[in-house]
Amino acid sequence: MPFNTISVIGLGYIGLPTAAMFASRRKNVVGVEINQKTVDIINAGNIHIVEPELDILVGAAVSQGYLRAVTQPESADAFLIAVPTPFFPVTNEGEIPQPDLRFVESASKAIAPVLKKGDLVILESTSPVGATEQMAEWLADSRPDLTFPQNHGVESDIRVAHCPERVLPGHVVRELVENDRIIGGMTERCSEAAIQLYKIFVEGECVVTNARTAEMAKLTENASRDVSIAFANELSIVCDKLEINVWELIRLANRHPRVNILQPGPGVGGHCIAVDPWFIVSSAPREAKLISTARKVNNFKPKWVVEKVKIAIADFLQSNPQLCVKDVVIACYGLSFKADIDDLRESPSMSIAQNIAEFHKGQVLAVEPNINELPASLNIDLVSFDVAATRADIAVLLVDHQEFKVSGAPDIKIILDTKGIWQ
Ligand code: SAJ
Repeated sequence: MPFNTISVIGLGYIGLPTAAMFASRRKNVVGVEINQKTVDIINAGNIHIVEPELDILVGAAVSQGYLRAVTQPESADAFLIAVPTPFFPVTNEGEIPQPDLRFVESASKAIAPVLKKGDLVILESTSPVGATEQMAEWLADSRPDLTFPQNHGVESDIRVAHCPERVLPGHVVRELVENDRIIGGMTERCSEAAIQLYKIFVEGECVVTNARTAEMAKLTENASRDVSIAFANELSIVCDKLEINVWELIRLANRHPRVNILQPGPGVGGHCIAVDPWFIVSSAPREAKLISTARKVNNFKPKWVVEKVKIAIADFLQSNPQLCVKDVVIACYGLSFKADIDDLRESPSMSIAQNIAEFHKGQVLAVEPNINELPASLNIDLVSFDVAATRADIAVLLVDHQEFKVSGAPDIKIILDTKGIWQ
């Protein structure tokens, strides 16, 4: 089956690099995006996100005419859906977050009218188990004139698969090509078509399974990392109580040939690891005890850091009785959800800084080399490393950016280092 035109629905952190990758292999790519501003930026050959090498790829693809962004789906031979799959806001403490598939639903309903016999539809968004079958149902409901794998098996007009993305922000362009791909077709023929599509640019192995296992595999990868980080975060709290340096402890324990403990931090952020484990918990709430507990441990860590800041303020005032709380300046180093990126989504560092700005009566500064501007409503002043070093009484290191590793610790008496780089 030749894939002459490929459509990618959702031009975000995953959709845009994927679209650009197909275009770089001289495929005609139509990117569909509901945000007109994003469409305009891409059609001008620019990008709206920070990701190394992506600007060059998109610029070249647009100028050579292989990539075009639109707001309404057009006919294509393959459709890749890469829209967000968040969870619904939680209203009560202790409630299990439930997946919100409304973007997948609207994307499915938007492409349904332009589908034709022989097309392939792939769900790339990280999804709860059963989402691909649900997507196929939405497509079938909208197009009773076509047949789908859930009712017509290998002979269906439309092929449907789940092929989750597994790329690491900051390394997307390389990992899209090199990583192995899980191919979860609803039938064997669906998988064959999906392999043919990804082989256009994927150099990693395409490993075939069914759609439900593919969904669970992606969730499992991120839940496994979440559980491992929760162990490290719990250790950091235990060690603080026992007055042990957790970084040294982990270095020592990791010398064991079969131990590999991850690094503690201010909490777990981003739109993946902090979200995806809930998709497992919401499908099996009684069974997924460890996964659920890990989420709670990681969610608790930012609150714990804020409590440590409160203690640091009290300590500072005790040693400087001539000052009052309004005089104490706190500098937060790093706001993004992890090192060397500009992404503030679900960032524990950002929520810690915000929280400090809310309760603290004195000035709160932030040093974030990857951001130029902060919303005025935040009540946090974005300053340079040097300005923060001269003004602040308490430094809170929240992200292990390369710049902070190179600069070393600022000359500030009280330093709370949540990443262990200024020890
Ligand atoms: N973190 C720690 N300690 C560590 C490692 C990470 O506290 O030792 C924190 C980070 O600071 C960050 C969060 O965890 O706040 C998540 O960062 P990450 O680098 O572990 O992962 P993401 O969210 O950038 O990307 C993950 C990746 N999944 C896995 O490594 C299993 C990536 O491959 C996925 O494609 C991505 O989620 C996704 O889209 O699902």
